[in-house]
Formats: sequence, C-alpha cells, structure tokens
Amino acid sequence: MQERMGKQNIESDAIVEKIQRFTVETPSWGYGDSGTRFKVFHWPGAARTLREKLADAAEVNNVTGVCPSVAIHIPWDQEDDWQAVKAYAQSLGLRIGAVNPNLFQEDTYRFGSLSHIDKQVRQRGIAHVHECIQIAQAVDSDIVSLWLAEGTNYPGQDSLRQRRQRLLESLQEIYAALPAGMRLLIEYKFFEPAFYSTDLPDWGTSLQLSQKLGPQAEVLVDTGHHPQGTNIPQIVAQLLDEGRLGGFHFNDRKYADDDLIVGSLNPFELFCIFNEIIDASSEGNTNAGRIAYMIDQSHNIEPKIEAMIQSVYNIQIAYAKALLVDRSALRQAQRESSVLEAYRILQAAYETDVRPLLAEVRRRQGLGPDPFAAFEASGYAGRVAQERTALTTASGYPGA
Ligand code: RM4
Ligand code: MN
Ligand code: MN
Repeated sequence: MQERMGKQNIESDAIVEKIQRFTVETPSWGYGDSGTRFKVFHWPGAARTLREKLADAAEVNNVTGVCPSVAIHIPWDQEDDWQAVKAYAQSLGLRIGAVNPNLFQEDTYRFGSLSHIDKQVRQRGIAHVHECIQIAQAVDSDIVSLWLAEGTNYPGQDSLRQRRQRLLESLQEIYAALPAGMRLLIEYKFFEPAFYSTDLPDWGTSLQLSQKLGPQAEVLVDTGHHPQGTNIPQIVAQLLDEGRLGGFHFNDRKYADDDLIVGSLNPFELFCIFNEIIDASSEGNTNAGRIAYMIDQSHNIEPKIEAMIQSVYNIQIAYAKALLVDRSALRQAQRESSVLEAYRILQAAYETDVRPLLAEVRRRQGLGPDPFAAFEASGYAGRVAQERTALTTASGYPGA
C-alpha cells in the first residue's frame, strides 16, 4: 500500500487543506420525523420547526466542522420573516443553502405541476418556484434545486412529447426569473411517485433541458435515483466534461430510493464518484470546483443527528481516499494500458485507513478528533429529547 502511495505523504499540507476546504450541506428534512408510507416512528427530540432543524444542523457542523449550510424545502420550512431566519442561522454559524420548491403536495398537482396539461396548474407551479427564487435571494442563497414528482402511471395517460414541451416552457419561464449568479439545479429520478413515465427520468434529460435553458441551469445527481447497476461515476464524468454538474444529493440504497446513510452500502461507488471529480479537477476542469455537495436523506429508525454525522463522516472518508490516488502513476498506467496496475492504484488509495488523517484535520480545526464522541459528550441529544414534544406526522415526510 505505502509503496503505491509513492512519494505522496498522506498527511501533506496540500491534502489536509483540501479536506478542510471540502464542505457538505445537510438537509432540513433530515432532522424531522420521517418514515415510510407504512409508519412514521417518532424520534424523541426530533426537530419540529425550521429553527429546531437549524439548531440540530449547527450541532452537526460543530462536531464535523464541514457542514456550514442547510438546504430548506418550501413549504415544509415556510417562514414569514426570512431576514430573521438568516440572522438566526448566522448566530449558529450557519447559512441557508439550496432552496427546494415542493411541487407535489397539493391536490392540484395530482397530474403534475410544470408538465400539467392545464396551463393554470403550470402557472401555479411556476409561481411557487418564483417564490422560492425570492426566498433564496432573501437568505443570500444562490441555489434553487428542483425535483419533480410528475409523470404518468399508464401508457396513453398523456402525450409524452407534449409533457416534455410543457415542461421546457415552464422551465424557461422559471429560468427567466433567475437573478445573476443564481443556479437552477435540475434533479432527475427514473421512477416514483409516477410509475410508467417520469418527466425528468435521467441525467440525459436533465442535461438537455439545462443546455436548452442556459448556463445557470445544471444537473443534480441524487445517488439514489438510478436503476440498479447504473454507472454513476461515469455520469459524473460526462456531466463534468459538459460543465453541467451542478451538485449532488448523497444517500445510499440497496433497492430503490432508500435514502440510507451515505456510503453505508456502497462506499466504493462513492469513492469512485470523488475519484472522477478529483481527476477532472487535476486536469483543470473548472466545473469540479463549483459542485454543491448536499445530503438528501431521511432517517426512519436511526437517531437523526447522529445519522447525519455518520453520513458526513462517510463522505469525508470517501473524499479523502480519492485525494490519495496517485494521479501521475495512474496516468502512466493508463498510457501503458496496464489494466491491473491502474486498478491497484485506485485500490491502494481505497484501502488506506484515512480515519487518523481525518482526526488530525479535525484537531487542527480545534475540534475533537472523533465527532461521535464529541456529539455524545455535548449531551445535546438528551437535552432536546427532554425539551421537544412529539408532533404527529401522518406519512413519510414532514408536512405531509
Ligand atoms: C425525492 C428527491 C428530492 C427530495 C424529495 C422529497 O426523492 O430526492 O430531492 O426533495 O424526494
Ligand atoms: Mn434528492
Ligand atoms: Mn430521493
């Protein structure tokens, strides 16, 4: 292993600095109660309001040092006074990140929102995204992140081409309202809740729409949104090459969109994703430097804050390992078509135990070396379990 790391010192300042600069956004919806369509199990101390979610996110940031922003979902996190929210977040050392419009929880959206056959419904959806753009401006966020729950359940239900055209028109109206510097991220998912066709089923569709819209539109890759066996690192490589990789929603899965702890099931895939990004970056790809790394995860049976820390921890491990890949040796092996040598160079980095390195990075930031121990020592979980009483939530997501 060490010989394959070449002359690279794994605690080199350059690597430590890169690890320190890497941040990941946590989702407000990961702190509230959530579950499956069968049952929501209340977690004692689960956050009930945006302020409580922000307070929890601040704890994650306090022990990891790498989660300074929080994504919000509107209207789940709707507030009257966004300046007050911004100030509150700042007081916790946080800022609001991506604003996610919710276009799937109103009766009018039964057959879709932005692709709906009825122009009035489409206008309602567009107006909601416009409102989210204003919220993003108010809280100084530069990302609006769009996921659509729409499509059809049966062949013939609607014209697939017309749905596509309506969606493009709606997105054009949304895009026209984006202020300079704000990005519109377009997320795709191949199924659910629509089961025959989904209007944004894959990265190709999101990419094509982004390209039609303009440079402020980019693709969001949610790692749980692909058919089994899809090569996500290759999708990442292609989007980087097109300069349209806007961001990630990290989570892991075994079967479908399971939203499990990041890297819990397929840590090697996560490593390969970061390997593509770092590889592109080493070649001067500018897209690689402006990717929004976000977690999209809900916890059904796990302690929520600790689960979020675990996801952040696993992401950092995968990222640090990818930084350790000996790029020049890899290039050489590729030039020589040394299939196994190239593979072993990746393997050597992947098999390296980076936990001591990450502990050292935390120490240098003035944090405890072990974020789980630091969280436990804070007594925060016990405190909020005492203070917060349960809200009754009927279905899988808060606000449902
Ligand atoms: C979707 C998708 C979106 C998230 C919704 C609630 O599966 O991943 O990003 O906002 O769930
Ligand atoms: Mn997502
Ligand atoms: Mn999802």
